[in-house]
Amino acid sequence: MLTGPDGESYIELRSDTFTLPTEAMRRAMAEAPVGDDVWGEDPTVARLEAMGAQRLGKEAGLFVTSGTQANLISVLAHTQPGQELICEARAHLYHYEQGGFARIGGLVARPVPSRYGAPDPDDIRAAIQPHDQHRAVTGVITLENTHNTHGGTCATADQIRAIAAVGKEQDIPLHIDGARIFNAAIALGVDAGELVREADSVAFCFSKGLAAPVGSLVVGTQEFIARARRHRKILGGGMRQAGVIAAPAIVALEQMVDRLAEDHATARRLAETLAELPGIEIDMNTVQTNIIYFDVRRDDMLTFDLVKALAQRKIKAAASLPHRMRLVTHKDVSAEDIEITCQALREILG
Ligand code: TLP
Repeated sequence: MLTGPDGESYIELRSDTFTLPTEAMRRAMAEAPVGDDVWGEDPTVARLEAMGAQRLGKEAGLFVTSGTQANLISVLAHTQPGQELICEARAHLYHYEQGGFARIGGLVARPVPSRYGAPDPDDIRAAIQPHDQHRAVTGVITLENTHNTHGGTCATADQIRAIAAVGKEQDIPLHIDGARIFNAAIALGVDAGELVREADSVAFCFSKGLAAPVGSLVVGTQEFIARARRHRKILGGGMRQAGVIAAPAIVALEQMVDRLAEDHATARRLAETLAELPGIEIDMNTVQTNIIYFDVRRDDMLTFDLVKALAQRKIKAAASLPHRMRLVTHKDVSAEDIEITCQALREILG
């Protein structure tokens, strides 16, 4: 449960971005040594960048403002204007980042569909442009892990390796939008560094399930991060005493990763309940981490009606389409909150 400014308690299932910082994070913010990070003098940011890079098995890291900025900076640093970017057809970077890669990077996207978020390597190979003066040059391959709109699905180390190998045949780098990469690592039971070993860059978020208030990290080679740093500056992302926001991100890495398993368990419990209710369609294969997507196929109700009925019971959910909606679990939703939500769903839909 969370408590709003009006003192009312509610269950928040709209996104894991709603997680509030922990007490340890608040303390870390107050105590963080800071300096001017644009001058490279903030020790807390430097510590976070080194920690994050090491955790993902990469040489260097760059602390940025958001997942959107992390993805944009990464594709800018991998490409030249006029090139093509390969992405999965439902990728966040393609649908929900205002097409920044096109507007700011001068890139054109070549989306590749997939069943569960990780395209078949042969389909990626087929999407790479042949060397021909009519064609744009393929500049980067991107992959989302976990894949948000496929339902928080995981790409395995083998799948990533196979896609990276296709890129390597033609020297095309692989960028992973790993906004929720630790959810994938925990769900797959692998080390996050192992999981992304073959990727040239990874972007991940501190302010989703890891519960820090703000920030993302881009990791890759030293040389890539030097280029990324220039792109961050031109996008207005050069921050000064950013140690105050890097400090809770350090706490997130140290204390909040392993507990993601709890969010996966609560999501499964919620999905199992939904699966039993009339007019609800849910592909349980997609319920792998903390995101649940399902369809509402009923004559008496659209998703918007379900959202309203839940809101009356102090449960916050969101729907963007009339028949499809998402629920997301996180550290501020307890097992007890999930039981309350399951009961509410049974009352509304049963
Ligand atoms: N996702 C948000 C919304 O934008 C939909 C959410 O609530 O899930 N990559 C992926 C896979 C994401 O899910 C998101 C945010 C981002 C990138 C962008 O991160 P931010 O919001 O920090 O710019």
